[in-house]
Amino acid sequence: MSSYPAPAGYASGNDGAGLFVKVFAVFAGILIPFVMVVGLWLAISAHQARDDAQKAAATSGQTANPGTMAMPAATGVATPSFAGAAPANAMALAMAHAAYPAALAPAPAGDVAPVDLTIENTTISIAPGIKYEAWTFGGTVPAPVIHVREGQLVKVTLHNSSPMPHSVDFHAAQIAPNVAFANVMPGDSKTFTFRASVPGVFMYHCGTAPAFMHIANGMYGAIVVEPKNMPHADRQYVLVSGEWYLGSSGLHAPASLDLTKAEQMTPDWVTWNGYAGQYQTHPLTADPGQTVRFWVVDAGPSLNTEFHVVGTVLERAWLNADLVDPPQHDIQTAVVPAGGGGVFDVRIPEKGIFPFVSHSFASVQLGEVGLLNVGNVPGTMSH
Ligand SMILES: [Cu+2]
Repeated sequence: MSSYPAPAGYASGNDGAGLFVKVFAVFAGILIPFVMVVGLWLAISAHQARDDAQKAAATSGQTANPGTMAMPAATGVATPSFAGAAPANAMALAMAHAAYPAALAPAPAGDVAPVDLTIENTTISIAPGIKYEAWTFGGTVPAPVIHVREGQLVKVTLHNSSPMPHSVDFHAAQIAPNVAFANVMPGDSKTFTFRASVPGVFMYHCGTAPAFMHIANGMYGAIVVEPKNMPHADRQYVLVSGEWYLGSSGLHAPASLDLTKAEQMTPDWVTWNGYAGQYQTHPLTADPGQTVRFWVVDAGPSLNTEFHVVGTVLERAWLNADLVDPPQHDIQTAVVPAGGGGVFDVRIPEKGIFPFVSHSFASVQLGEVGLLNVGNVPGTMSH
C-alpha cells in the first residue's frame, strides 16, 4: 500500500525536519521584515486617509451651509453606541412609518431607460424616533431602486442640489469612471449613458472621495438588470443592507456621521432599506406556494450580509448575483459581500411568518430583520 506523498515543503524523517527548520528560518528572515514594511506602509496610508477625510470634511464645511453640513471630524475616539435608542412612542412611530417600497417595479419599455437622480441633503428617519442628516439621491436612503432589462441603454441624469460635490458610480456599468463618475459641482447637472449588458443586481453609490463617508451618509442604491431568460417569480422584492454610524442618538436632533465609529465598523444600526425593523411592522407578503425572489445588495459601507430566511431554504441562489451561470440550489445562508449582490428564490408551501435576516446576528440585534408573511396570517415573529 502506498502512502500519500508529503506535500511540497514538508519532508518526512529527522533529516527532512532539520531541512524544513532551516528553510523556514531563511523564509522567516525574509518574510518578517517584509511584513513589518507592509504594516508600516498600511499605518501611514491609514493616517493619510484620515487626514484626507478631515480635509474633505473641512472643505465641505467651507463651501456648505454649516448648519446642515456639520460633521464631526475623526478624532480617533468613537462616540458610545446608540444602538436600540428609542422614544416612549417607538411602536406608534414604527407603525406610522411609510416603509421603503421593497416590491420591484416593472422595467421601462423601449431601448432607453431614463434615470433621473437629484442629490440633496435630507433629514430622514433610520429607526423609530431616530433622525439622521443624510446625503441622498432623491431624498431617500436607499436611493430609488432602478430596474432595467439586459441590453437597455441606461441614460443617467444627475443633478446636484446639495452644497458640496458628489457623483455616481454604477457597478453595473463598464465605462471610463474618470469621465462618467466624475464630480458634479453644487447646482450643476450632467448626463451620461451606459449599456446594461451584464445582468444582475448591482450597487450604485456616490464615488466622491472619500467614498466611504458618502456611502455611510446614505448615498447608495440598487439597480436590477434583468436578463431575458429569468425564471418566473410571483413576487419580487429588493433589499439593500446598510450600516449607520451615529455621532449622537438622533432622538432629539438629527445625528450625523461618526467617522471613527465607521472606521471601527461598529454600527449603531444595521438596516434593510434604510430603516430598522420596518418590515416587521410592515411585512412583505406572498401566497403559499408562490416563488418569492429577493434581489439583495449590500451597500455596506463595510459589513457583509449573510442572507438567510428563517423556516425555509434558498431554493435558487444566484451567488454574487451571477445570472449568467446556473444558480446553486437549496442552501441555508448566502453571503452578499459589501459592494455586491445576490438573487435568491424561496417557495414556501404553507402559511406562516418567515423572518429574513443577516445571519451575522449582531446585524439582527441592530435592526436588520424583516418578515415575509405567507398567506396573510395574523401575529408577528421575533428572532
Ligand atoms: Cu457624495
